Parts: sequence; C-alpha cells; structure tokens
Amino acid sequence: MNGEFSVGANKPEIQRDIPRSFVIRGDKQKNDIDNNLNKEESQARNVTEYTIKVYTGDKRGAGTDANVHIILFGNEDKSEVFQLSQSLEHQNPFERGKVDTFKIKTKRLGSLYSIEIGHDGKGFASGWFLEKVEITDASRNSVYCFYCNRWLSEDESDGLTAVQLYP
Ligand SMILES: [Ca+2]
Repeated sequence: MNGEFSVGANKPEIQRDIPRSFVIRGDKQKNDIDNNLNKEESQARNVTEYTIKVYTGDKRGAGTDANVHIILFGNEDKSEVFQLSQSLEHQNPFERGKVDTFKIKTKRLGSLYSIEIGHDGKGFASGWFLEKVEITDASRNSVYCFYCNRWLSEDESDGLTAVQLYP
C-alpha cells in the first residue's frame, strides 16, 4: 500500500476510492446498528413491569403459607403464570392484615381487564382471605384494583382456592 501511495499519479484515484468504500461500509454498519437498536427498543417496549400489591384480610385465620400464583389478562394478551413468592416487605408473605408487594415483568398485555389469583392449598390451615389486589402499570400510568373479599379455602363456602377477578 505504501508503494501505491508513493506513486503520485495514482494517489488522487486511490484517495477517492478509499473514502467511497468507507462510506458504503459505514452506511451498512450504521443501518445494522440502527436495526439492532430498533429491535432492542421494540423488545424493551414489549416488556412491561407490573407492581402487584396483595392485601390479605384482617380476619382470624386469614393468612396463608400456601404457594400463591397470579395470571394477568389484558386486552392484547395474557401473561404466563407467576408464583408470588418474593414479597418486597415480608419474608413470610400473605399474613393476616398485611400487604405484600411483588414486581413482575411480562410481555405487553395492553389494558388489564382481569386476573386469576389462587393458591395450591399447601401448608397448615392454608385457607386465605384475600381482600384485594392492586396492580400498577407504570408505563401506562394505570392502576387497577381487583376486589376479592372472600375466602380462598377448601373449607369455606364453594371450596375454591383460585378465582377470576375483575376491576
Ligand atoms: Ca404466609
């Protein structure tokens, strides 16, 4: 290369060629980067974090140590099944009169219209009195409140341990 550059007659042509090939490659790289950025952006847009506040009733025996799950239903999609185990407040979640907060990330669901929440009946006196569930979708600036106000217990009323709730 040094040899070619040292030839005065070829120099202008080489200088023209080199920048052009760089420009072409540069544009392609830029497009690739833009595409990747767009892909990452749209993927980020399609993930929504929900904050779920679970209110256990203040009644005798209202708390549970069973495994609690939730499914979110939106007008665009439904979430997978989430086990609510990592309460932000309490080592032992779902105790009488307590509020437990959970954060989950899921695909974009749109506007929430329903949830399913329930438990597997594990543990001693697993019956649970669920007062309500509040779900915040910060990206849409929306709060949804799902009232339950009933036992989820094999020993009470209809014996159901999971329910579908609507705001
Ligand atoms: Ca518990």
